Amino acid sequence: MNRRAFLTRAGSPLLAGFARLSAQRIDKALPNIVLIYADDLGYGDVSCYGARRIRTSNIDRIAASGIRFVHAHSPAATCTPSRYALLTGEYAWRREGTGILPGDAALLIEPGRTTLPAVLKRQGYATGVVGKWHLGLGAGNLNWNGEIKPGPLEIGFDYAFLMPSTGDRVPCVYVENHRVVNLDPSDPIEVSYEKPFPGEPLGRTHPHLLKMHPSHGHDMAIVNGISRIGYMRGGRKALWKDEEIADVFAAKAVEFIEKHRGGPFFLYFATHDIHVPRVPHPRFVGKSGMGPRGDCILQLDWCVGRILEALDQHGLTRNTLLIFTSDNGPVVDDGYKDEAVEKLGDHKPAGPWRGGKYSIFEAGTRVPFLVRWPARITKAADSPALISQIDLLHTLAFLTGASLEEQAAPDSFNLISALLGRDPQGRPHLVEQAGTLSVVVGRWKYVAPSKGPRMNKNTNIELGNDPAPQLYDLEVDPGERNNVAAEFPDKVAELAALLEQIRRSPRTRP
Ligand code: NG6
Ligand code: CA
Repeated sequence: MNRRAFLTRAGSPLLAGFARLSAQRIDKALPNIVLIYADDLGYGDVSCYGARRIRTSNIDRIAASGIRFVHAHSPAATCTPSRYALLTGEYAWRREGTGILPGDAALLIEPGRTTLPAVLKRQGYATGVVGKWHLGLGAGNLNWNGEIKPGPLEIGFDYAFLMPSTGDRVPCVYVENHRVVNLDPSDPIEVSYEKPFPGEPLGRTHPHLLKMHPSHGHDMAIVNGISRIGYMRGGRKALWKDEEIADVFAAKAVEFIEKHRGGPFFLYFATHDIHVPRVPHPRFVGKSGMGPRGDCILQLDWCVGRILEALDQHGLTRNTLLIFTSDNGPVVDDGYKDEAVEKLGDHKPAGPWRGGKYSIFEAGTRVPFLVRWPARITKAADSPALISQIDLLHTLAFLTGASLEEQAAPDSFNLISALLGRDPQGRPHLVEQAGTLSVVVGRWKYVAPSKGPRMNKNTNIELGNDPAPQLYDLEVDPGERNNVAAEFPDKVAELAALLEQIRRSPRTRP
């Protein structure tokens, strides 16, 4: 079905009218698109997905007039592969070097490639990214004091305001477009992931300088009293203040919306919350009763509120397609002693799912996923459709009338009907990625055998690795407690063959 036919057949009288408009008028009516991408936020971390001890009223507002997906996935159980797949529509496991990147890695996505922002830009969108990047910058051996490229501007974004990697990785500075913000040329930045700079204090040698201590790893450069991964020196005026990161990102995101309110615009707002180090602004400290992890959830909810408010204020809510989701599942102790474990109580970050961040069990990738677009979604509903963030590229290309070249976005399905809550099926199959791969078809989930460790001792997360094949019936056993591989050898063989075929063929999309 082409887009015009979809618009006509989609049923609502509004849509029929929409389709009768001239092509030019249709383009004018293209929705703004805001993608809010939380970091390490679990399925059970927000109240509209069942959290009781914490109230996320702004996130809940999205659910209250939108579609709440219960079988939506991030492409992988960690950040870099998820973001790579989100922006390219290609499963990250097809590519070497798409694991968690160090902060001095080169840009992973080749300029000129079809990406989500590039497609939307071609359709006339102003495209912006604000927040955590973690897809590498530059072409290798980057000089942080010069022009920082290639980066987001070379792969389809018109504007970028970034944390280059993660909050726990150096360099701890913001990058706006091609430059480090507030860089004093007389105090240049040096970054190394190999060896410390002589004379610089480190977390492991100067623990008395720390206001937050590592529980594992994170014992290198000290910035703002927090030791990080990697070494850096210089750039003192440019260093971010951890307490302000959420405010700074929210302000930049709102600025982008205001500047482009004439539309259409695409904003990829990649919050750093609730990744470590969790250092909420003082106004959120102690507010959740769950320590910094809970306080950062409240801070994230506040950021979402700022976006909703900006859309309301400028009359943009009705024709803005807003998507809220997370880059991977939850982790409680991810490397700092921040009381997350001690104050967790009966809160269940993963909701009903087993595992967490890094895990091939469902909690690794089954994340909150909310879609609101008042002009087209008129009734709040839950959707059981199987959908992945990897599908956004094809789906949004279709929605905006863009055609995709044969080679582009090889694993991205056009799920427009599912996205708008009209198709309860979604994908025919989905490959989930952690240390190993799994494939989900209908009620069945097959996990490929793996020699990896069963547990990640540091994070206390069950990784789901097993040298034997695993088969779960997600319908009767959503918590993946009973491996029924021995009972259904034919199903195991069928799904193992499907996974092998998907692995070998360069693409899965129709
Ligand atoms: C791990 C870090 C963890 C986090 C993760 C990336 C250690 C011991 N652990 O290697 O703290 O930074 O990488 O998280 O260093 S992600 O959400 O960006 O994928
Ligand atoms: Ca993450």
